[in-house]
Amino acid sequence: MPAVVLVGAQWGDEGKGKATDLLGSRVDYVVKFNGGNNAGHTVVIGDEKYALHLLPSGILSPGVTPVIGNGVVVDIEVLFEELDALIERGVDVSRLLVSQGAHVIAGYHRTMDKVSERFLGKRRIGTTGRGIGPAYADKINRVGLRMTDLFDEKILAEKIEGALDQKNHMLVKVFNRREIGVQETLDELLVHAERLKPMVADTGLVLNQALDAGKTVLFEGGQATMLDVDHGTYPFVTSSNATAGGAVTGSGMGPTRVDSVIGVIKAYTTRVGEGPFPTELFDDKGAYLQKAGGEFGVTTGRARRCGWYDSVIARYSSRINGLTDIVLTKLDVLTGMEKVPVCVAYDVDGVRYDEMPIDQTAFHHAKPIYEEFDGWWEDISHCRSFDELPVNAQKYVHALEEMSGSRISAIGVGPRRDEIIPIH
Ligand code: 2SA
Ligand code: GDP
Ligand code: MG
Repeated sequence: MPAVVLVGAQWGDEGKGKATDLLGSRVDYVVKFNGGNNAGHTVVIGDEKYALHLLPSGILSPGVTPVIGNGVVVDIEVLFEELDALIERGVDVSRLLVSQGAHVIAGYHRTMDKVSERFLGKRRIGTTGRGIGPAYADKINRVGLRMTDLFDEKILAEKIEGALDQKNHMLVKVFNRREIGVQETLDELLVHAERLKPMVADTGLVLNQALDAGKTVLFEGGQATMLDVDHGTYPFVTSSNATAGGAVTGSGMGPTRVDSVIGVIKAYTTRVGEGPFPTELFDDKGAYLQKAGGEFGVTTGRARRCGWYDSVIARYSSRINGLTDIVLTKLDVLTGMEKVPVCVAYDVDGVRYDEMPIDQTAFHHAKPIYEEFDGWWEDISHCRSFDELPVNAQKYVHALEEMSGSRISAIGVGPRRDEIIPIH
């Protein structure tokens, strides 16, 4: 399995960190290709719990080379904070590589993120406030800062000046904030340049050479399909390509090299931030899922909205990502439910939709059409083979597989590294 792409198939927090970590022991490189420190991946190893934001989860596997690809936006201060916290816990981080083409998140990006969310008021996106959107906007506007710019102070100063030009106008005239100076930004960024320099590499070349040499490379998606800037619930999305295509553009690998695409899907659905969510629950069942599933943001601590499994979204994700496999997580959280409903299609103003409606308004109006499955009561966290699962849990998994457009290759039955049932 030389090049494997792993993506979130819903609105994030499906358990990608754990799935990556599991594969991590069998791979040579783990690449983050999109997003930045808006991500939050939790990995539980023994009694130790790790929360990673900017770093690829593979950093926890000895022998794996973690790579931050060109498609990522990097807050350098956060990068070193995370690295230092891991070093303190005895994790070897010395192999980390950062693409020369990755973009920099500066203080002014964080400021712009916060002020524009406030400005949007009830139309806000509910961002993580980490400066992600403004950093990608600068990239597309061609006024972004790339890693290599940090090693030439003169060029960096010119680029910062260019980037601040319009922003300062907005900050002062629209948002009633103070102007941000070139020198203060230079000081903020240059302080890390020396430490960063040895990590920066032509990671596209490194990865292609690794694949040529028969190494296994895992491309770990941040956020998820429904938060993808092209294929998600726009405008309530993040600002990068979180779908499988992003692994190609965000790393410098050609599409013909991809062998398999794994989609991580929760046995129910969650979402943080604003935006449509057809199966969202507002009753005690939603509160139960939130509590039993520990559904609180790893980055911001925000409570995640919870709802039932949505097979329309699963089919859409299978299609958009070309999924070859699904890792179904958190099946254990459904234990103890008398009935488990699954959304099989939507009703939009009296019309049945088996696939995602193409327009935003229709999706906002989509009412789930449910099929109900019988629940189970037995503790499944100790199950390590499919046959050990209660019959109703087996039926539930089979039904999801049939509806979701790809085969289910593994099932998560608890947060720990070993709490998983491999199927294929
Ligand atoms: P942004 O900050 O510009 O990327 O926000 C835009 C939207 O993307 C959503 N988003 C996320 N959704 C789920 N999980 C994310 N990471 C953290 C986690 C979230 C947290 O893993 O728990 O701690 O709050 C993540 N990152 C971005 C965000 O909610 C907006 O809807
Ligand atoms: P990510 O953003 O997709 O990496 O997911 P997060 O780490 O933000 O959220 C997933 C949460 O679910 C974490 O707290 C994981 O430890 C936990 N988790 C992952 N798989 C399972 C599982 O199969 N069962 C249970 N109960 N928890 C899981
Ligand atoms: Mg997360």
